Amino acid sequence: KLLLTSITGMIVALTRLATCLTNKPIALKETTLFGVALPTTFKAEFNSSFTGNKILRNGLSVKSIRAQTATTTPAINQASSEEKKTLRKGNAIITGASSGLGLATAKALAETGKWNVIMACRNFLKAEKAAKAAGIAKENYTVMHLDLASLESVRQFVDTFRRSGMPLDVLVCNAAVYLPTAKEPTFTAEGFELSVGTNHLGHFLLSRLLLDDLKKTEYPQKRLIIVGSITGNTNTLAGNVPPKANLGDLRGLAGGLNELGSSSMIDGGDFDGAKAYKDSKVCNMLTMQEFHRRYHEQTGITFASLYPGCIAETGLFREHIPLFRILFPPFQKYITKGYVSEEEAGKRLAQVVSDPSLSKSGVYWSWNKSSSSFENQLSKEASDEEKARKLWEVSEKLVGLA
Ligand code: NDP
Ligand code: PMR
Repeated sequence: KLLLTSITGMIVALTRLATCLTNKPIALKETTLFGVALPTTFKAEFNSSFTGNKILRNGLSVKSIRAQTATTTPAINQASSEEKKTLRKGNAIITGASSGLGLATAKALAETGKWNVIMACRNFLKAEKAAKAAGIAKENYTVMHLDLASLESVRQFVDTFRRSGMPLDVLVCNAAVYLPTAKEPTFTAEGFELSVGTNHLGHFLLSRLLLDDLKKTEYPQKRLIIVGSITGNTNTLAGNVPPKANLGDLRGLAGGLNELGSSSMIDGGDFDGAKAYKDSKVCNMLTMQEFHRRYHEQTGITFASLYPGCIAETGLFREHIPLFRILFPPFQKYITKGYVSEEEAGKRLAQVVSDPSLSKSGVYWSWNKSSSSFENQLSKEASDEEKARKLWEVSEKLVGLA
């Protein structure tokens, strides 16, 4: 008993000494900004106590951090419980983070030191190399395999993510394929036309499954973001360049988007790769709003979509003819003036992930010429509530949720 009392006494004394040596007054803004910043004293503790264990570093349970704050820092003891919840990095999954917008966003978030980015990519090695080349620090990202063109892979990804023990705070559905020169459709593992299968159905299943994880997080900002585009919105000049997006009555989608029972196009028409991509973006924007209507009030999750600007040099155009790839960037830079660099677009999406001023749900964000964000209007079809509901129900059946 005596031995135990002395050991406890020593621990208490050492803790007090450590507090005296390291404790500086903590500015309120340090603890509340985005709800994630670690004050210097905690960074020191956090690093010395938990380095060498990646899962712990990335997915450190809030309980253990609370225990530390409670014993060592009087300033934090006075903080509200809302502030206590903020003492860890946010975890954000970004699909397709191996290039373009996804990679730039991962970099922008990682550089703040407040985020651990889970790069959900179909090519593990490419993602690792891309993260390294972009200079993203090891402790700020984790690569996990995800092939959105396979629903089995989506389910496996969700399992792997859950087994990592990390809480989920933000999901960014960013990955996409664009096949404008394809003469014939190609298909996902389950036999859906590849662009809609990947860009919409893969993400639909992923976000439906991960909704439970988002619901559970105690993090102050929980968000589900689906990247949309101007070209799916027929209320703009860009959206009126043929072929125009049009989901019709969804008969092709209801038929399974294969060429067995029906058409490979959502509206039941003939295959057109450029239209399939634009249709998939309409699905992305409709899905975001349906999520908002069904779940925002009860869960507090922010659902958002965005058009980050025309990032004319990304891998998205890899299947386009070489002349297009040469002319498209100057056309967007000097004629439409819609051009934006990968870096700038990454900052914009990172804002939608973490900026407290962009926490409104159900919004389709865009940026003006001086790079200020604003709530943009969606086209009639991309904001059609009845179509969104029908899309949700048909998609549920296709991905095996209903
Ligand atoms: P990129 O081609 O550079 O990025 C797309 C990413 O998606 C890549 O990392 C790619 O992986 C990944 N991907 C493709 N298929 C799958 C799959 N089956 N499973 C998992 N990941 C996959 O293009 P962008 O960065 O331009 O596109 C990102 C998002 O931005 C898209 O949603 C796009 O619609 C949107 N957008 C782009 C605009 C632009 O001007 N570029 C404008 C408006 C919106 P891999 O590296 O292995 O190929
Ligand atoms: Mg577009 C006001 C101008 C504007 C903007 C912001 C875009 C964005 N585009 C604009 C105008 C035009 N484009 C005009 C006037 C033309 C006819 C010359 C034109 C053509 C064009 C083509 C052929 N644009 C394209 C293509 C593509 O293949 C790209 C596409 O549709 O990908 C789906 C594309 C795009 N234009 C854009 C943006 C952002 C894209 C590509 C990416 C996307 O929507 O994800």
